[in-house]
Amino acid sequence: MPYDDLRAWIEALDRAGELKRIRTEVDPVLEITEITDRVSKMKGDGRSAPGGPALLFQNLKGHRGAQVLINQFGSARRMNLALEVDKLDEVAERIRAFMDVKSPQGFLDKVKMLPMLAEMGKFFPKTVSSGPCKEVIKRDNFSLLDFPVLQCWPKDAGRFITLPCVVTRDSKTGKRNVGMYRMQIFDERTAGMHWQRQKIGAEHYRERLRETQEAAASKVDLMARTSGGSQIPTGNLPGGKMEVAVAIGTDPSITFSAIVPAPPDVEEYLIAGFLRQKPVELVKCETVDLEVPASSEIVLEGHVHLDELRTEGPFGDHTGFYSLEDLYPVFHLSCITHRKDPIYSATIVGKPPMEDGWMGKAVERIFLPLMKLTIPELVDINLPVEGVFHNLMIVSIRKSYPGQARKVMNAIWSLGQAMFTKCIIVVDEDVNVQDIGEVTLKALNHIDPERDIQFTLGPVDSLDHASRLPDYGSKMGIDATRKWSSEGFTRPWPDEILMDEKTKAMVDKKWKELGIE
Ligand SMILES: Cc1cc2nc3c(=O)[nH]c(=O)nc-3n(C[C@H](O)[C@H](O)[C@H](O)COP(=O)(O)O)c2cc1C
Ligand SMILES: [Mn+2]
Repeated sequence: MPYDDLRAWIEALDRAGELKRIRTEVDPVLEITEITDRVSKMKGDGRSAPGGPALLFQNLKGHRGAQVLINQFGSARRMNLALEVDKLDEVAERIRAFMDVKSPQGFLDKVKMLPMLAEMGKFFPKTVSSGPCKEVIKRDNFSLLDFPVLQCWPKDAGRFITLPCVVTRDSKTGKRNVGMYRMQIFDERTAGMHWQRQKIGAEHYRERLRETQEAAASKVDLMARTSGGSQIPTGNLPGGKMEVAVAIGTDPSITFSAIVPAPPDVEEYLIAGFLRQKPVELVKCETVDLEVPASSEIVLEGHVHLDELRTEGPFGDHTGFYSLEDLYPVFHLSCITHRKDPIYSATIVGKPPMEDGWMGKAVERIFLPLMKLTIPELVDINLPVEGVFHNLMIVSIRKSYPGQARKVMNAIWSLGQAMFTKCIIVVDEDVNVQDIGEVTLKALNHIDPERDIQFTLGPVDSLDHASRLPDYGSKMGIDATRKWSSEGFTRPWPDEILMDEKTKAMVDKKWKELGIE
């Protein structure tokens, strides 16, 4: 049964022995990070898996009665629990089954498709008249400072909302988007809106800018000026606003859907519905024309002004380094609604492994079948957590024509958010990409670096601090597949050392007798 809300999820975590309630007083400033960081990095002792428990802090300095949930996704087991599967491959399998639909040949085939269509009907969100998130409605006398928002790291510019589901609407098509973009609290009623310029929230913002630019016939280059636009002047801009709603403390399928790098037109509420196999219930906001999950713990409603950018950051980021300050739009709060005694949910990012690493691994597993749609030769992929997702992707392929490894690199660099991948290593299908030792052995043995490395230029992650320019830089692909004569490699290729089966069986039989173990 899907979790109805964050509280049902917390109960499930508790039942599974995956939750620790903490009653000792802790400070949301730095202290929660230090505790959670240590828990994230727990190695497991053979009985327990790596990544310590989810934490529910119940005694917060300066916020009497408040509670903070953190590390809810912070282990392989919890990620499975969140998506209600034993293995993430089950989600991938469900996606594969949906994509496997062949056009029906006759009436009987059509009838057979009905259950699938009925199941699809369950995924679409449903708007309801009210919900728990409306228990308390504050149209005035509200403040962002009321919540126990964390300051994560010592050099952070302030307190940041780290697990917000940011809802926007494309003003042209009316389509909604939910993305997770951190928000720096500036004061009681304003916060930074850190949607990076390649993300959908930023595109919705640009769409509004295009409209107002047309209306005002302004000559300012607004397109360039979405976010992270440090060099762009902020004066002389037409006014106008864009509506934004932010849900904090949603059921895990919704929270997870907000980080999924889905195609722009696939709404996250639909993804959440697919994951939980039950529609997400939505309610209308009070002051903006947007819908939020009815069971959210906290909802922030407001606007981003089109003529305003403000310095955001620095922020201790998931790269293990601080992301530098830059200009981003500002969210102005117009209303807060929340449940009674809302549970504030948060995460911290920093040096891996951390909670987001497990979320990223889930994305990796779930997206493999989707990647195979455009890259059918793909066998497996691995994004090691230390590669912080955009720095390193190892892929194995079934190679059937010359130059295919380079074709695969280019395909990855043009595939949604995989475009940010700084280094791609392509190996043959006999290499287990999940085994870094095996990848190191085979990939490095198989390359002639000058011949096998491919450089290209293009968009890079906004968090890349080494690229020649913000958001723009080079990428590298390593073709570590076995080279063929049709690729100009004419030397003989050695066999891999493997013992024959007969000898292995013989030694198996004698093993005990040898007395070594
Ligand atoms: C904990 C966490 C924090 C994130 N913070 C940001 C952020 O501040 N800005 C951003 O652009 N992306 C951030 N992301 C990544 C986006 O959520 C992700 O790219 C998502 O797919 C964006 O959704 P969209 O494609 O609908 O824009 C974060 C991801 C996680 C897991
Ligand atoms: Mn999206």
